[in-house]
Amino acid sequence: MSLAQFTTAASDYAVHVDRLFMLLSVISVAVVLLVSALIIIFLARYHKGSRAPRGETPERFDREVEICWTAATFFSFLFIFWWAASDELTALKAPPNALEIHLVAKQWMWRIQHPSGAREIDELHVPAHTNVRLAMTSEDVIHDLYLPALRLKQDVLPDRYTYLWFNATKTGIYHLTCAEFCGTDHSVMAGRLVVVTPEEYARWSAAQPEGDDLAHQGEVLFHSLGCSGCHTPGSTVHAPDLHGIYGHAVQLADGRTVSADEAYLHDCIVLPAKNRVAGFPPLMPNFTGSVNEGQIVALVAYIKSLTPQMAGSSRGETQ
Ligand code: HEC
Ligand SMILES: [Cu+2]
Repeated sequence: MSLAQFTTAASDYAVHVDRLFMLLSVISVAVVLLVSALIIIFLARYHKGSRAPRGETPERFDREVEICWTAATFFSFLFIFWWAASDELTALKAPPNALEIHLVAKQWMWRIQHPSGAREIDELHVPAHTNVRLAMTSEDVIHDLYLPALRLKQDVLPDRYTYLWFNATKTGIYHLTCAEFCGTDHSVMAGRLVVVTPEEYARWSAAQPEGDDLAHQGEVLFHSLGCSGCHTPGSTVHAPDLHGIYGHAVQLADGRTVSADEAYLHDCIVLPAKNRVAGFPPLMPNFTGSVNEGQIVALVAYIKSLTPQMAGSSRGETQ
């Protein structure tokens, strides 16, 4: 990995991280210089046999110096904490309406699914000057997505989603790599982050062969896996209507109320026993082994696309 990867800052967040890093480096260097200088000065001045004054230090002077340096370090640390924490906090929550790209890690590759349905492996195309949110999961062990040019690193874990968001400002090709030792070929689990202009991104994703968008791929799976057999209004099995469920509260049979986010929908498919919905027979089958993470991403995208309005119209049709 070339040094340029660590020096190019391809987003505003990266610039902020660099500033903080510079501040900490400057402070550390200043402290090292100060301490070394004092050691040398005192060595010269107070070595054995020198004629330096060796009486008691005045008590008042002692106390004042003590209070001053304690207060100064305390407030400097508070300031650094505030600065670092405010940068971290903005990095935590993606702005609404960010372009959501799914990433599935697997020994030893990165599989990427775009909302347009475009897919790629070990290569992540993103539009510049656009808020991009990565929703990530792993099919096997713990991986860690590292995007040095964006100063971002996030663990990618099996059985749960983790997220990252960024707004790349510089087009170019950057490193994308795994930063968690994940087995034999960990060292080659690397790829490229390709930041292009929004127009180029649109052109690129339209040119991908997998024409169907993610939600539509999910719809096809929803039928082929038999989900629709139960989850259609009017089916013989009493199963919840999935229209409008995304983002809403769900009452569970064990008394908990949970928010139907991506992680919840994911778990409904592969860990149904964890979330039995109140008021329904516990008939949701476990699809572990028959769907992979990429298919779950598509199914969840489809469920997310089912708006409550559509529920009204589809009920109208069946009546
Ligand atoms: C045999 C019928 C059946 C099939 C097939 C089925 N489900 Fe279900 N599903 C249910 C039932 C019944 C529930 C509610 C009770 C429970 O949680 O077990 C449910 C619950 C759910 C929930 C939670 C709904 C809520 O209101 O919180 C989701 C999401 C879901 N299913 C998605 C799917 C998907 C995706 C598939 C296909 C991969 C699928 N189901 C296949 C019967 C089914
Ligand atoms: Cu890995």
